[in-house]
Amino acid sequence: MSDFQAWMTERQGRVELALSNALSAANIAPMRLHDAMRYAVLDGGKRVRPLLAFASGELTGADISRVEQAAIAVEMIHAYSLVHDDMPAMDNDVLRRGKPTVHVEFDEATALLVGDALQSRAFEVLSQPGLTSDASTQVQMLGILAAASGSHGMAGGQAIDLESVGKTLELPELEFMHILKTGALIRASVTLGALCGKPMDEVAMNKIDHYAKCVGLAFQVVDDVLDSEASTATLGKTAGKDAAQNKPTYVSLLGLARARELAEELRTDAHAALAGLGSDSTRLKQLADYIVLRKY
Ligand code: GRG
Repeated sequence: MSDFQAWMTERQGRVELALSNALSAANIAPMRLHDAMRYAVLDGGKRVRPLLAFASGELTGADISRVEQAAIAVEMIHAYSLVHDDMPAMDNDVLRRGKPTVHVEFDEATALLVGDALQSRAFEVLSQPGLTSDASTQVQMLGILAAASGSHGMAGGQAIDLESVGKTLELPELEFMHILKTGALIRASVTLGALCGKPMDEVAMNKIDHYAKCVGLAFQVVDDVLDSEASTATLGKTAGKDAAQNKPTYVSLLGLARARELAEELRTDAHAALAGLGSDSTRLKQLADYIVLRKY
């Protein structure tokens, strides 16, 4: 196992445990809701956003137990978005992370509440005392996660996505949608991880923010490529949905070969953004590689 693989496995294990501890046990009332929340969050997913938070926390010498809390807050928001996205009113999917989606395994009302409650729990976790050395940074972090999740972030991107089915989007419009839908939360993950440590100067902060923008977009381009060429079994979610739903994607707009090239260009840009940050940025660099070269 490579050093990076070992790092990733260790951090993913931490995230799993921290999420399990942060979520109410399934035998605590209301039991069906708590059971469904655990089902939605635990034992699945690559944990890319938490990994990004851990990696940027290394740049500011952040205490790992603090980053862990910021990381699980972001992961709870991400998990809620997947639960709602899979519901019949949105993407209407039956498979997620290799398991039946929450509304299929439980029911639609429960799935709605799972998303609502995960969102609230995320902010509760992020607001716990002692997460950062000074309260104003913590308030800043709460604002960052709120903005990334809202109508100018993930939820806004989802709204544009829903409006765009069956339409022809130009590349800039597609990019705008993804910057909001997936990019905002990925960017927030990187910023929140860094804010758990020592203050960073503005130049360095801008560098990691530029890195995060490149990685966020690369993540989506690769997601489109995988949707068009990987199998449902490999992805753990229904493959080929974009084409089936006539959704504009990087593959439909650019073709497979150019989409692959674009992901590579964004990986190079992400690496370049880290120039001058020293060896503490190694994990961020490796994560850019992982995100672009992943197979699921
Ligand atoms: C419902 C408000 C609301 C938002 C939903 C993120 C999102 C917005 C929907 C997800 C739909 C989707 C498949 C988007 C493409 C990129 C993406 C976020 C894929 C899933 O993220 P991964 O690959 O999933 O990080 P895992 O399971 O590994 O965590």
